[in-house]
Amino acid sequence: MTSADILLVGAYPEWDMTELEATYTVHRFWECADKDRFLADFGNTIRAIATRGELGASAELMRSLPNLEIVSCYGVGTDAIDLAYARERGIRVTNTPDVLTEDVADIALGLLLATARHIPQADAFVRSGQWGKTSMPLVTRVSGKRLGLVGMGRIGQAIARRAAAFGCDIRYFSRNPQPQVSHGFEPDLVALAEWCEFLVVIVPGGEATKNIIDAQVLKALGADGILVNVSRGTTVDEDALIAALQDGTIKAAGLDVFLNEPTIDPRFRDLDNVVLQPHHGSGTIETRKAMGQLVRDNLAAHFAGQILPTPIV
Ligand code: 8YV
Repeated sequence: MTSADILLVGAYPEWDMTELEATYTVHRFWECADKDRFLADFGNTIRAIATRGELGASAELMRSLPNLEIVSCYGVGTDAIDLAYARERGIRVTNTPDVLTEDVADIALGLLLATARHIPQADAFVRSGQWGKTSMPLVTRVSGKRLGLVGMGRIGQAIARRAAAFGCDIRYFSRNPQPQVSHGFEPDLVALAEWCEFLVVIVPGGEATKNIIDAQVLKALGADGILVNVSRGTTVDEDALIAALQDGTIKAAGLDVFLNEPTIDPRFRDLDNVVLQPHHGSGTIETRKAMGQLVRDNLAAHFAGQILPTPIV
């Protein structure tokens, strides 16, 4: 038991906050009316940050916490955490890998099915009483198609397992070929987009992957192509994507992630060839409970001087 002071950057489910508050002195940063004042007055008491994947921890925030020892991230993606700065200061960083893999893979396939098979439109068709009056337009088959994966890490492999069960032919693009993966490696992203009908993006966010899905890739994906993004909004050039969806350069997109979440580009709402999700790939009760537990396990290990379960830095 420790009463270490923790800065909770954004809300967690109530059950996680209750657990954290039973063990630590938790400061709910998002509720602070004057964050600068809070940091000036209490910054030196904070020994840990608990954050979320999309909120991260900037160098500026960490700089205002002179006694910060650890950043525990609720999420696998650490692109919003300034890892270089953390390394320089000797601040430990942990994330929540593995526990969310299957759920994010599920939503990738769910978005693909929803987009190709027009599930939201079909739902609206039934609800609005059109069934029986007009015909539901025919849609696009998913099974047996060519699927390109951009990224073949843990989640990419879980998506590939599902797509294989749909009889899809799978190839992938990533920084390096994955020797344990039997699907074809394609080092040229434009060539992959040209080859496939469905392009699913699941690479880490950050500078190295910024806008890798650009106008050229979308053009190569083509008028029959569907893009699914369950990675980060930063991986896709959103202006190029919106233009491609508006003018039919690609057929459709299923998107769980965006730039400027939750205030997404309003043009997405006017498109009827997109299925939109509120960055909810890991958002099941089961996975979110496991993520919260892992955040706490990492903090507990740190404060007990033990080996961290899932360190990044
Ligand atoms: C979560 C995520 O949506 O794992 C990640 O990197 O972005 C997601 O799992 C997020 O961290 C929860 O707010």
